[in-house]
Amino acid sequence: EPRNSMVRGAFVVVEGVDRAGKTTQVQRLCSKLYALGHNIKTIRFPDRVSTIGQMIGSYLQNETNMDDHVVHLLFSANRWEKAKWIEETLAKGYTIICDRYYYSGMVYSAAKNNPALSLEWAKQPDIGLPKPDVVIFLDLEPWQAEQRGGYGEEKYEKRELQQRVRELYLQLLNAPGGGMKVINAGDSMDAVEERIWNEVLPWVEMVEGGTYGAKVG
Ligand code: ADP
Ligand code: FDM
Repeated sequence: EPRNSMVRGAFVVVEGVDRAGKTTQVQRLCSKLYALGHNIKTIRFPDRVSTIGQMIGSYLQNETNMDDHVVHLLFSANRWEKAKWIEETLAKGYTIICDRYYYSGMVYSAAKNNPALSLEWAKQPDIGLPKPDVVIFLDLEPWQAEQRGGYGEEKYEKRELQQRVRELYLQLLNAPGGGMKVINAGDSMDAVEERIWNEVLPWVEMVEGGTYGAKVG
């Protein structure tokens, strides 16, 4: 059980292209917050464990094919099936660090160049999900990401698509209410860790001190 009787925990999302360092930095952020006595849970999307998550996993591994709309809605459903857990966990006073959220949902679907899948369309099924208090966008150019390892076998691990994904993330940043903090993920791990810390810690302290959760609008 949480040590402090705080109002609720903070909901922190880390976004970015493949290999931007999300896994590394979520881990580091958690350890530091934990060491300071915060109650922390991590979560990642897609969560490949649930039935829906397994369908997403087999799609990403090219074992099954699906209409672009269908897989988009499954990614969203995969968040909705965790929405109650997120709200309850925050309410218990845990701060949640989440690796990818609906921003990934929007940009990867819109990056497919299917004219029926605009950013605007892609956002709709996620409206009403718990809203993050702070979103970190780890920005890395595709050529830098490629230096961290070649593309694997998964569906979206292709240069052109990764390029469009990054451009769409940058569009979201400029959109009203975008609200992501951009961090250059091409710097050293320690430098990125420090910048994330400086952005996130004030939010965690503020939210745990008593501000409240809106919905994705
Ligand atoms: P993601 O979860 O965004 O795909 P990872 O944290 O798994 O990214 O990192 C991808 C690879 O890049 C790993 O091999 C990791 O060690 C390395 N890496 C992560 N951050 C950096 C960094 N700032 N500089 C150089 N390499 C990094
Ligand atoms: N992805 C992830 C989406 O296309 N939509 C989503 O809603 C989410 C959460 O799934 F290519 C994509 C992003 C990535 C792939 O992600 C799997 P991980 O982080 O490699 O597991």
